[in-house]
Amino acid sequence: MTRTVETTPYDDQKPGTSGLRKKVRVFEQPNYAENFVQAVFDAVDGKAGATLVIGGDGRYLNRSVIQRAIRMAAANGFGRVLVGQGGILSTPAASNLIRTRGAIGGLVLSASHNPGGPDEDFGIKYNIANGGPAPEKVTEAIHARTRTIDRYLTTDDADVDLDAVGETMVGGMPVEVVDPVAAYADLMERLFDFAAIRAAGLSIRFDAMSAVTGPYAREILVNRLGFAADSIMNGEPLEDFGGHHPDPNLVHARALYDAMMAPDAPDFGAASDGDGDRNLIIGRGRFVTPSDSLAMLAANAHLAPGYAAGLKGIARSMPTSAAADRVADALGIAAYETPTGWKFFGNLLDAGMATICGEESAGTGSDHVREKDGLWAVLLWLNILAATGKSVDAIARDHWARFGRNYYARHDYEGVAQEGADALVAGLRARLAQLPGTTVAGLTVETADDFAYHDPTDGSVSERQGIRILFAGGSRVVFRLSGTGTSGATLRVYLERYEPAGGDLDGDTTERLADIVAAAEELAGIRRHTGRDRPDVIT
Ligand code: G16
Repeated sequence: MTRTVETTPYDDQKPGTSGLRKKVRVFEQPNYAENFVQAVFDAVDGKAGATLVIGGDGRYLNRSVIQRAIRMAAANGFGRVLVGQGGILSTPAASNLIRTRGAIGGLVLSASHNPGGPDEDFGIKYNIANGGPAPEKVTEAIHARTRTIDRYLTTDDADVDLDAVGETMVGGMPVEVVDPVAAYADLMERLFDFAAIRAAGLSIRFDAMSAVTGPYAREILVNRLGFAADSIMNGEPLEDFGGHHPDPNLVHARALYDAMMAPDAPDFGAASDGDGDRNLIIGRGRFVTPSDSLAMLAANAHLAPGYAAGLKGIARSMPTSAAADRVADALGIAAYETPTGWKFFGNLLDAGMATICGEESAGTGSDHVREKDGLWAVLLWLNILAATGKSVDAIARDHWARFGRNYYARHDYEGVAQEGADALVAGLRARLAQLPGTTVAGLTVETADDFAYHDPTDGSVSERQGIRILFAGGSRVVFRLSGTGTSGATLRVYLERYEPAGGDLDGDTTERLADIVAAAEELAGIRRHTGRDRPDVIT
């Protein structure tokens, strides 16, 4: 029977770059998760009788919030809930399930690459019927509702057995526990040439970081592609990710990096994050930046059956390097520049304007779902290696020889005081108009602005999406505050130098970016505003 529970609003439930992310302790406050889930349900039109997908990355609180959300979905009149076995659904698999089962949307429970466990992070994100993250007008409606919420609806039903595939009833609503892997693995098998990958005889190492991709990697890489079982590291999803950050970058996936730089390294190494939407690509002796990976995948995608007809367009987030733009140019297709956040790609993909999208934050994906997709990127790389017979290093070198190279790094200053971070951004904003034509650390500023995005499909405008300063010759620095952190502010400084084809394409990234780092300090006063003399993470 439906029960109405009185509640009072929390004032900190504004979704960030990707849903509501907070410390587990915050989520454990009375009715905190219920308030947010109810605010989502109140913002969803047409939910009566509709199908809702629920799943998460397996982190601490995942099962508990799933059980509560199922009862609330029944009380709110949904017609059916699909939930991944064990509460598991990678973000791209959830997107696929929403799309293929005609769901109205889904709750994706994850704080992505943030650590998990009782003292770490949890998150709830709502995805809409196209399978993608809710756009800003929906997240704004959800946020508005969290500020006035005074009740939520639930039932008194017992917990569902999440470990048994099959159907049960909750409050008169069927709940279907589904295999989280099979449909996604089938989709991958349609997009890529599994026979060619199998025949290529490659050796690989995949680090699932004790997060959600373990079961997906086992089914796809081992069972279907025949790679050795010990090719997968950290393949069991754990509630606390074994105490690690499930963040596939050079800091948190260091063991993989070291293994790939060793003389006996396998041909190909990769890692994914907490919820399976990010990827890290490292060939034997060659790390590929996410921005370069996007460009190289786009340039070679036609080698995979799913993309043999060519690409319609390439989209990248603004802080992602311009390497992909050069590929779009060469292919004669459109290049789009969006704000940070996968939600901004959804409209371009739905409109058939872009086929491949990517971000510097280790996310790449295509129109096969409406999320970035870690294993998809791994499989497209493997397909390209199999089709060309080249190494990752050779693919990278050939790419740079043709298009030039965008040396790139991101410096993160994590958990800095909000006031200092705000003052840094405000100081830059105040000077933007004066910067063009000036020289900073030997570099001439060509343009400087605070990025605003005009969505070409619906005319919506998103302002203040990051400060970008472009120097003569195609180099630049971008400043932005992260929208996914859970304590203090995180300043991201994105650094890029363009080296044309025929130039020094085999340089050291740190050296090649040194003057841009100096310019960033001179422009923004990072030390003064953050109290830090070096970044916490360089990727
Ligand atoms: C999320 C978004 C991405 C974004 C990233 C970083 O990724 O989906 O689009 O690039 O956050 O955002 P920020 O720079 O604001 O921290 P994920 O993998 O955390 O869901």
